[in-house]
Amino acid sequence: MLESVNETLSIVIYVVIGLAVIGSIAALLVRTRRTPKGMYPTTRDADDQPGGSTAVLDRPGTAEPGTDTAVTVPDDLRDLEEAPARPTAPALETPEPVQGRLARLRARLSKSNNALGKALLALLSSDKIDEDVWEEIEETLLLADLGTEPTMELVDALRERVRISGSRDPQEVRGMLREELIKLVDPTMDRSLAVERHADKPAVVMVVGVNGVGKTTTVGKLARVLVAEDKDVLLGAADTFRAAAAEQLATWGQRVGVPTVRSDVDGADPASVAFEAVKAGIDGEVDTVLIDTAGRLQNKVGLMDELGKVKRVIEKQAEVDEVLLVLDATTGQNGLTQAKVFAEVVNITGIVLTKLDGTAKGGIVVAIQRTLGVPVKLVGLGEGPDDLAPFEAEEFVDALLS
Ligand SMILES: Nc1nc2c(ncn2[C@@H]2O[C@H](COP(=O)(O)OP(=O)(O)OP(=O)(O)O)[C@@H](O)[C@H]2O)c(=O)[nH]1
Ligand SMILES: [Mg+2]
Repeated sequence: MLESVNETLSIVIYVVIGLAVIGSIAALLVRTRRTPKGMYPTTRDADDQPGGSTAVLDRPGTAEPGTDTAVTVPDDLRDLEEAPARPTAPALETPEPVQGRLARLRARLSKSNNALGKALLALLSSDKIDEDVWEEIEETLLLADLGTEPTMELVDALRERVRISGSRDPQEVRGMLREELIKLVDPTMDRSLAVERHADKPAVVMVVGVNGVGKTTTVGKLARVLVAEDKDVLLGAADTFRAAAAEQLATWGQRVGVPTVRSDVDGADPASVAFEAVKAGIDGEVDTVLIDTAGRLQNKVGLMDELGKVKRVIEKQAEVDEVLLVLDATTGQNGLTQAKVFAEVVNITGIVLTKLDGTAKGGIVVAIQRTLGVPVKLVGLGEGPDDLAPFEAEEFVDALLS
């Protein structure tokens, strides 16, 4: 009896030990053979990339920027996003909703543009609107950078309307001025952003402009806008001229949980980084890829050549849906000269007018649209992360006149 119990026990023990050994071997085999999908994507041969540089992927919520394993194309971006965050990861921010942003930021605009609105209305509501008054109106509009031609058009149209109506009622004249300004800003222009994913590829947006206008900030703010709209976004740091540029962009991305493809080599080929970013965007099935570019090079010709190349290299894989030219509103007419140069190399599809919070020269909107035939699509109204608003003609004019 005792013997048979012992025998049974021995069998049970052998079976348990046997199972444990088999289990350990199986676990070892699985661990050594498994490719950790997404966590450690393989480095592709640098030679098959345009320019041959290595790009790295900055994944939000995992490590400090710049400490990532060198990679080119992530296996699966969705897997990456779901990777558990390390305790050191910064808390993800929730961007403000986009609807009604211009209205919310209107005070900023009117604060800086108040002088214009006030001056115009004071003039128009004076007892007698004589030649001097019309001249002053002209001057005020020119000072707001509206441009000579649009100013003449507006003053002529307004004079005619005031003459026909014989009105001296400030409210009525204000209404007419508002209508004429809206006409100039042109509410019929298509200001929508082409950021919707195509059937099999992400939308690609390139952001260009001279140094310091606010390109990187705009890419960061725009990423937030898209995240707020529930889009999967990927950033490409194609400004390899300035060492800190990729870091600045990756920081924007980390704040809202958006990955950044960047180079781990200083002065790498920007076209190569852009190529890898778009490739990662295609493989990861993201909705939108935003490419930040350099604004400074040894010379203008170099910068323009580079931009042209970046665009052509991207187009080997996907269509570039938007080329947004960023212009600093405080530089006034200078922006126009820049815009013409850029328009010669890349087909600009929209303008982002930044720093409108710091200038009374809002009239530049009209001048730029006229010169380029391209709509202002977004405006920057501050340094805050959510201080970027879709441009709306009527809102804008109301802000000017409020
Ligand atoms: N007030 C204000 N400041 C802005 C706005 N947009 C950008 N800035 C500031 O402008 C400065 C330059 O912005 P960046 O985004 O670095 O400009 P950039 O064009 O990328 O510059 P480079 O990379 O050197 O070519 C930063 O201090 C921004 O905070 C805006 O709408 N309003
Ligand atoms: Mg920049």
